[in-house]
Amino acid sequence: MSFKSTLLAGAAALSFALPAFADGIMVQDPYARASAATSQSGAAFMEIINQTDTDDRLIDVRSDVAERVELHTHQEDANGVMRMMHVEEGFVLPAGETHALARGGDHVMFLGLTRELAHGDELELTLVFEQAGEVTITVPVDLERNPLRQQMQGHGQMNHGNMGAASD
Ligand SMILES: [Cu+2]
Repeated sequence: MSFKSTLLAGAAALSFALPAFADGIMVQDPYARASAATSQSGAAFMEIINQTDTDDRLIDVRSDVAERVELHTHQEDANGVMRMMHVEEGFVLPAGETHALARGGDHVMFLGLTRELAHGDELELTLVFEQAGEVTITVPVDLERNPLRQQMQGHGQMNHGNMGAASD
């Protein structure tokens, strides 16, 4: 971990996020946000690339930034209303594929924030994979990210996240 920390210390907080590796799993472009400074909840988004030959699964997430950290997704209910729900079985990560955690879709949910998520802050997030084990990443808080940009880029490119676009 000290290797990663040293590299992160040399990078401007939001200019780019270094990919994190765990036995062939790569996490790219993570960021976290809350909808307002007073929010009791927040979320984190990223791209998870399974570079191994084996299917894997993200089964748990941990952070001290919230009382509960859960894997969530959005699903349309019977009335056509999008609702968030806890995905207890986690997210399948097929071999060789990229799984995006993105606004309006799968995400890491922070329930009961233990501190305010201020723009430019960083938080530690531990991802628990069924095969690859645990990896702890540093996630910048980015309150200015335009949700559409992540969907439009689509190819796992590094996102510089500093264009000052309006949030949703
Ligand atoms: Cu959620």
